[in-house]
Amino acid sequence: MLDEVGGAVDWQALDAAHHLHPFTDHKSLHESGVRVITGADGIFLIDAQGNRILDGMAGLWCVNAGYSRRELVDAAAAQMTKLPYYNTFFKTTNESVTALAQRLARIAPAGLNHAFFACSGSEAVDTALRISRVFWQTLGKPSKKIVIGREYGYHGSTTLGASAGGMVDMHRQGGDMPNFVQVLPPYWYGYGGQMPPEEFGRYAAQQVEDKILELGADNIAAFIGEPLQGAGGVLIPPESYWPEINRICKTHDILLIADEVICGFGRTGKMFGSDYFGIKPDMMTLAKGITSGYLPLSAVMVGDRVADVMIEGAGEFYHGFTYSGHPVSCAVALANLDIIEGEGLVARAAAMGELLRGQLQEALGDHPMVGEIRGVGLIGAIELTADKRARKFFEKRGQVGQICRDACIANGLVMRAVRDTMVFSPPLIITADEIAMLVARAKKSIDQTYEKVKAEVAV
Ligand code: PXG
Repeated sequence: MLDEVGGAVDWQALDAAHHLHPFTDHKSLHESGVRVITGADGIFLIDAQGNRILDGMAGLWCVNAGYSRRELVDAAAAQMTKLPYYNTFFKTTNESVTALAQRLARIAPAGLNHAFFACSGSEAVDTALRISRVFWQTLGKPSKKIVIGREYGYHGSTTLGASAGGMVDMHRQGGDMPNFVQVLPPYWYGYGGQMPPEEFGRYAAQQVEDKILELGADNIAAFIGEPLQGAGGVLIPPESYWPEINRICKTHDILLIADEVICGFGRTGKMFGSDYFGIKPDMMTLAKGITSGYLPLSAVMVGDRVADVMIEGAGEFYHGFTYSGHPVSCAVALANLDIIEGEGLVARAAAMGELLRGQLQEALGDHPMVGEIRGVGLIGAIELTADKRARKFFEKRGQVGQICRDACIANGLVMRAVRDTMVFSPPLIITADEIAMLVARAKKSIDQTYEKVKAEVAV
């Protein structure tokens, strides 16, 4: 592209002059210069220098069907041509949103038969939290307000989402609404100590029950949790954890909200993380993979118990967005589900995930800086450690992760660093050859990081 006087546009300079980015230290961004992505194809990103980078993160955990899917483009174009927009307020609907609500009810765990639509995961979380308050108010229990989450939980960046999550930096910057508390996450590698994983899973669940007993069940609206904690570092709970959480929520009459924004739509090798872990949610938040990221869309799936109260007893719910049930996003979601179901991407995620973990284990299992390789379906993590046997963290958390992240990019691989945990969630269409490529690039990057750490970083 040329600028007004015919010179090539300097996108980096323009961006630095005018664009404030999410989750970014701008001073440091301006020093390093922004990366300009100009295209994408399959599981590869293409940058302004023409590099093809294997997107091991599927964008931000969302491009489940992969890039360059003509079907999604065509679905959007057809819907835009027919009805580009109309709202779903004032006793109105459109065909795409109603079809999508029905389809989500069909694939969701039993009993989740109603969908409320929004545009982002954060809005879905806000919606679920507000529904939980209205639910208890309608039942004559207005004191049930507190929401229990977990440390390192991520539930979005709106004020309620940040408050529900367990990211302390976000709490410090205004995400600190009253009536939110966090408990220990089921992060065995980090917090399990000498306990075997299954014992630690029960211990972590017990923290939820202890918190309920401490605060009083009469004051608690809901527990919210990601089936596995994505942005917090792909923290995969031991098998013993969720059955206990189901029991605890039921015993104390607390709503259970499964935040499926990352786990949904095949990521875990099941359609939903709740299917994988046997979670019995009252509500489920969905976003990201619902459209494979092609357009913004989110939904809250509402279980029958809550929906009945909302429909029969709550009167008007004063909540909703201009773009709730946007016809174009919903049409793309339907076409995306056609791909996910038609191409068997859920089963594929399970099979390819196993292949990926096997190859990572073989390539990196004995590596002195690798403490654990874990994963479920096509989401996983590699813990970089200062001491493999003791599962010791690096003294200055996050530094080694950044080195490794930069090495990955230089080697043509996007892999995120969460503290010193390398996380990945590639598109579900990844092939066996591409898995081998991902593993080779990850190994090369971790080897290079290790050399650099030995030379430069105090551990
Ligand atoms: N819940 C979960 C579980 C998420 O992962 C949200 C809610 C919020 O979704 P929106 O669409 O409002 O962003 C998310 C989003 C990261 C990263 O760095 C993760 C997310 C978003 C941005 C960055 O890992 N997850």
